[in-house]
Formats: sequence, structure tokens, C-alpha cells
Amino acid sequence: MIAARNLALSLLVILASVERGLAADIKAKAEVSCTPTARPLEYDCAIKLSDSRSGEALTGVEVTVGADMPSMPMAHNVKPVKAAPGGEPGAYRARILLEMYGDWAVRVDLAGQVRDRIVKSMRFEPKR
Ligand SMILES: [Cu+2]
Repeated sequence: MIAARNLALSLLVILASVERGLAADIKAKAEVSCTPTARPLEYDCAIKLSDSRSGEALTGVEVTVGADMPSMPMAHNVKPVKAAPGGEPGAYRARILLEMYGDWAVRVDLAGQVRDRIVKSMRFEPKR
């Protein structure tokens, strides 16, 4: 009897972890658009997160935005910034400060209920 109960318990534990595994398995889709502020190399980035399968907005996610220059490995050290929730579900915004103009890989890290990393290639040019 005790063995049977233990087996039932371990099955429950396995089921619980499978469920958790599925929740962590959400693939996020991110739309990122950055607009320059008045300060050189500073951008306000709007991020829209959705479940890539269902298209549903991803709310309550911890979003961090960083940036690297693929053409200049190790040359830059842009401090990742935490994004704040934006006006609508799935919307977040972050202000980033780059170190030069050019092609950057903008990295959006998701933590909390959804864990994922999305990298966007984006070109930043001086205002003209
Ligand atoms: Cu560079």
C-alpha cells in the first residue's frame, strides 16, 4: 500500500513538472521599435510581446533589453535595462543608451512566467 501511494505521489510530481515545462515552453514573439530621444544615441524602445503560436499578448513578464554589436565583439558594454509595462497588454518600454551608431543586435530577455531570449538586428543612424 505504501509503495502504491509513493508511486501515485511521484506520478503527481512528474505531471506537475511536465505542466511547468510546457508553461516555460512558450515561444515569444517580439516587435521592437526604437525612436531617438533628444539625447544622442539614446532611444526609447517599444516592445510588443506575444505568444508566437496563439498570438496572445504576453503580460506580466520581466523584460530586460540589452544590445551588442555583432561586428565588434567585446568592444561594447551597453548596460541592460529593465523594461516597464507599456499602455496595453503585452506592451513594454525601455530606454537604451548605445555607444555608437551602426548595426546592433538588440537583445530582449524574458524572465518570470515566460523565459525566452529574442535578438533583433537593428540599424541605428544619426538623426538628420
Ligand atoms: Cu561598435
